[in-house]
Amino acid sequence: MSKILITCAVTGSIHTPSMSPHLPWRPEDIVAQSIGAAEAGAAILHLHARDPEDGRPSADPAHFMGVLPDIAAGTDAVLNLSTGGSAVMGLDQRLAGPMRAEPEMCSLNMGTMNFALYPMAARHADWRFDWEEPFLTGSDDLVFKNTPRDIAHVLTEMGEKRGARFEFECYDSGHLTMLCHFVDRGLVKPPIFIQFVFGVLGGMAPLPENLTHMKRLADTYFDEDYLFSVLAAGRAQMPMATMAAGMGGHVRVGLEDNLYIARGELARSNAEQVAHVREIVERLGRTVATPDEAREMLGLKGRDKVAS
Ligand code: KMH
Ligand code: ZN
Repeated sequence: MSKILITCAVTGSIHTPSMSPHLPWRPEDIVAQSIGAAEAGAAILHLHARDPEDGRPSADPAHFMGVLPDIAAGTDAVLNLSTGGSAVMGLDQRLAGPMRAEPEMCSLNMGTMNFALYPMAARHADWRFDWEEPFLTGSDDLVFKNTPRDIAHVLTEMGEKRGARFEFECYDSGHLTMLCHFVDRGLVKPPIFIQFVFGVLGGMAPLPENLTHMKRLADTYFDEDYLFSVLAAGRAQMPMATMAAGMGGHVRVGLEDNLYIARGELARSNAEQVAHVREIVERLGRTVATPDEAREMLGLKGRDKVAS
């Protein structure tokens, strides 16, 4: 089996400040936790921006640039910027930060879908900021829009023009079909790094049979031309990552996807989750890839070619 890529998704746009005192949303906390996660073994950092005033999801170039240079000064991990942003944002808004930063890597969501966060609102009562509760409850009537035109636009603007390679976020088997379509159109080239996403309300459930099915389909469609990683939102995070590691895949952890380290116990940092998954995968006999090995495995342009 190849070396294993650990991605850490540090802050995201799903969880809100009131849910955990350890969720980094201030610039200095995003920077410190990103560097800590890399030191613990993450070769790739999946990053969203937050508004420094109140922690709301942002893709504002100024907010991204408020953290990226400091992260890059503290670690050589691959910086992978979200183009998903948040479902409440339009595509141009979602792309503003990544277009400015010209990162080595960015995410690309492979289909339009529901992305329902509202069940989380019922589990909290004391909101620190006014935006948090409506942000969550409004997701019962929100479409996360990623049409073929949107996907082609991101592939062209970020990939063809700015040299980024992608973390293809696939929440369903139809998203693999869409990825195939873009391979056929010549807009996606190997090595193809696919993130199988489980546990989002609107996508696949975190079940072993869903993972084996997705891998079987990807083997059929992409043969030797792809690598897969697994993220599971919520409490299935570590079990599904463990399964992926045992199958030769790669793993993603981080507070974007899950706030806990054990049942009922909040993770104190992103690094804590990275260290935990690192111990699991090493006990399974896998060797963790360094950032430069990740660059080689994914065919990245190099950290000297980013604009941040
Ligand atoms: N939050 C994850 C479930 C993105 O940033 O493009 C998916 C994600 C999307 O990371
Ligand atoms: Zn994300």
